[in-house]
Amino acid sequence: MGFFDKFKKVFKKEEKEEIEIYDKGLEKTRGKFLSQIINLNKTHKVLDDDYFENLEEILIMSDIGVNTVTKIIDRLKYRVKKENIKTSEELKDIIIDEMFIIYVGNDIITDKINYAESGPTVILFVGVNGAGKTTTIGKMAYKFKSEGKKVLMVAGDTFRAGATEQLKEWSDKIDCDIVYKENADPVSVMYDGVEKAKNENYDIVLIDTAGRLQNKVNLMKELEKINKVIGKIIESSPHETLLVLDATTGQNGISQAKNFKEITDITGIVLTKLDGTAKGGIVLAIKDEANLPVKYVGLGEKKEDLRVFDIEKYIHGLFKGIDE
Ligand SMILES: Nc1nc2c(ncn2[C@@H]2O[C@H](COP(=O)(O)OP(=O)(O)OP(=O)(O)O)[C@@H](O)[C@H]2O)c(=O)[nH]1
Ligand SMILES: [Mg+2]
Repeated sequence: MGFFDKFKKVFKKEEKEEIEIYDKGLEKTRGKFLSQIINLNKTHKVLDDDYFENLEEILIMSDIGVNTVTKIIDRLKYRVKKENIKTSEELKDIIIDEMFIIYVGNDIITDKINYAESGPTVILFVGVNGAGKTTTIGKMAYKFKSEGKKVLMVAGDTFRAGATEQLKEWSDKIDCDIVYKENADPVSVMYDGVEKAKNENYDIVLIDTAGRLQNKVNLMKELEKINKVIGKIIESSPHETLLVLDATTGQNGISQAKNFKEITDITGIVLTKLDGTAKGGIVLAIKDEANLPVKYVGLGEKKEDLRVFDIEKYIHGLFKGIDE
């Protein structure tokens, strides 16, 4: 059975639209990556050193990350030997298989949102300037509201001029409640927001923060303060601290993930602008090198363009057409 027959069996009918959004969002990554693999398989029927050197280069170019690629290549060589695989044609499915294995691994870190058992679920968004935090909050608020949840956005970025205004625009556009306070200390805005959410029984609280990484120590202290204040109002909150990463920055995203992990307790990644890059391989590297799960992906700028990350749909989007 070919790879895509397997997928057709796994995906349910109602997921068709979701799959199309992934396929479209990964067009750029796939375009480059897939044509190179198909080409390689045409020019290299036999699995010799030259084949593996070329494959390694293709994987690195799609930003999977050198360490992760080395691991994949070693695994492939091992399986070629063990399973007595002779041709590049036979290896196709194994490459896809190994990408799954790298992502899923043996660990149990979950890619699902950790909802509060009762009361509001608080989600804090962190990340460097322009990564897409504010936009992601807008999209996520829209998503939760469509599911019938009572959502509150908190404009915790009081540093950048226009940041509050930007979130207010989203709140108007998708008709979502917002807490903001011009020229205030970010922690005091967050305090007001979380307090309101608790008193008025909101389901979800989405907190925006300023993008800054100039000074690790300051950022660490600031986030400690935020966590302490929020945690006092709602026990064990924030329930999620999502690091927003711009996929177009490629390998730089990996170092951001590692840096932020040292600063605060990151629970997952939102990978934005996947639609605008050929570097979609970064998903695998983040998981393998920073051991953080991608929980959401941004596949465009519109309110509908945020998706819960799904490794099967992602790999499908990456390899669609390999059997043709
Ligand atoms: N194509 C595309 N653009 C995106 C996506 N997510 C965000 N953007 C764009 O990226 C730009 C920056 O997004 P913001 O949401 O302002 O980023 P931010 O992290 O809040 O930035 P600061 O507030 O400056 O720290 C905007 O022009 C967004 O429209 C995405 O998934 N795809
Ligand atoms: Mg912002």
